[in-house]
Amino acid sequence: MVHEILVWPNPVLKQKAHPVAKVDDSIRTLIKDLFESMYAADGVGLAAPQVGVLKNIIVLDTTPRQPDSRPVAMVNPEILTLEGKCTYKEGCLSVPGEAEDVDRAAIVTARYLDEQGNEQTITADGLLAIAIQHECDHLKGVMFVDHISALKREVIRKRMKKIQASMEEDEAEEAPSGKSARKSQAELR
Ligand code: GNR
Ligand code: NI
Repeated sequence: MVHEILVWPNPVLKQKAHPVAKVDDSIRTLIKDLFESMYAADGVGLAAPQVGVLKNIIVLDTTPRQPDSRPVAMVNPEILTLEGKCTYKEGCLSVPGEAEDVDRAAIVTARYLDEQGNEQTITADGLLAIAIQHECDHLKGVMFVDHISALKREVIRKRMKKIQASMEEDEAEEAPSGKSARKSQAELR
């Protein structure tokens, strides 16, 4: 099932997610949904809080639609070491249409539980290293816009307000109920 992705500054995105006690079928279903939602939105990563679920789960695929594509799901990911530095123009599915340079570590080693509940360790560089740091930030309620200047962040906040307003208008048209739908129906008379 494809979930709707929350748009910043939705307050859920500022909250801390909680550890998963046991990797069971309900968690595996959620992981499947996260992959479906990520691919549907053309992302290279997705964190559970972005679909309103405050659990420590992220999914990644930095080479989608390629024959050697390697989807990775991480439950309770923990960054063990960060090495080197790099700057990358990052985007986020929860901040649609925006991209800004963010400074990160170049190489990351992380520990996590896989879909079977087995402990794994991964060392990554390149886009995968950046995406792991970006997704682990989401689990702490941190967005890439928290890494840029306050001025840029406030400009983006205003743009997101407009996007959010037009999304709510669309939703009202799809399911005519609620305040804004009543308003638009009234306007038609
Ligand atoms: O799809 C995504 N692309 C991306 C590009 C550069 C740095 C980070 C990312 S992650 C992002 C998907 C997303 O928002 N994950 O939380
Ligand atoms: Ni993101």
